[in-house]
Amino acid sequence: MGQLVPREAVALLGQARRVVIFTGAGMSAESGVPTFRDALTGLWQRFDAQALATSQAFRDDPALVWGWYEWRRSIVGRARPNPGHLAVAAIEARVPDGALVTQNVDDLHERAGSPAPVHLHGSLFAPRCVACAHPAPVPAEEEPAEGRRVPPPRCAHCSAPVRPGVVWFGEALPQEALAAAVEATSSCDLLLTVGTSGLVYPAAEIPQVAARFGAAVIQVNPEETPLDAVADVNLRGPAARVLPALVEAVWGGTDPA
Ligand code: BV8
Ligand code: ZN
Repeated sequence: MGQLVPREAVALLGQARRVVIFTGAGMSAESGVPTFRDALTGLWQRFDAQALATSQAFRDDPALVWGWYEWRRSIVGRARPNPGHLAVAAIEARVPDGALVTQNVDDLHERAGSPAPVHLHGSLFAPRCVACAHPAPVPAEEEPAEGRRVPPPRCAHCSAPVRPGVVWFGEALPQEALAAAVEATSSCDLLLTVGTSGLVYPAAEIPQVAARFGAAVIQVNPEETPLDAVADVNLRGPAARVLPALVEAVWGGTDPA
């Protein structure tokens, strides 16, 4: 356990009064949800996600893009929160104050018991009309195969196509979510960044904002990332193993007080 969780990380989390937990796709990797850049399962490799995750791609071929998101949503529907998600919820229950800020569009943090994750990049479970932005119902479970085109539903109010409720490249992040994330990050004493490559902006700024305001930064990632330079402690390992070990070392178990 010791080599997994150095004393410094245990002390930082144990004495934290206000912690921001910042998560990326690596958080859900052990639940079987593909990340963006992992060679084997990476969404980038198969679909050039960066090209598909744009409003232009949706305009060009709404069925291809809607089908891609419905395929991703079906994977999330079959997935379960992993011990890392549960450990995040345990930290939130034990540290007096803080926030969970996620770049993920899945609902695994919610299903693990996190009360109010801040979704910087939206959610697979909040489709809306591309024209009048009216919220649309989440379609009943289909099982779209990978790469199958599925024509998007039509808005009940103006019959324009419904789009996924995620933030595409070139789109502004939801003002409210970004403001909440910056507010929490600029006043926390510890930022725990988990499973993100730290390459997509402005979300990737979050750990740097925390450090700039004097917070300690702990990173959990099996690989090196640009955030290594910002982190005070780098825990080199998978979230589903490292986070429960960290919670165990600080509080002796993951069930909240
Ligand atoms: C904007 C939702 C302006 C959609 C996503 C040049 C320089 C700087 C910026 C730019 C630039 N060119 C363009 C930009 C802007 C662009 C950007 O940053 N591009 C990058 C590629 C350079 N950003 C934008 O366009 C943003 N908007 O700038 O708008 C604007 C302003 C005002 C008005 C109008 C416009 C919007 C960006 C949001 C895009 N949407 N997601 C969808 O899901 O399809 S981004 C998506 O990729 C994720 O949400 C995440 O944010 C990002 C990266 O993914 P990660 O979560 O980090 O996952 P990744 O696969 O990359 O890494 C996984 C990590 O986990 C790895 O490190 C791996 O080692 C680790 N891991 C693996 N297994 C485990 C693990 N860790 C722990 N445990 C494990 N088991
Ligand atoms: Zn509409």
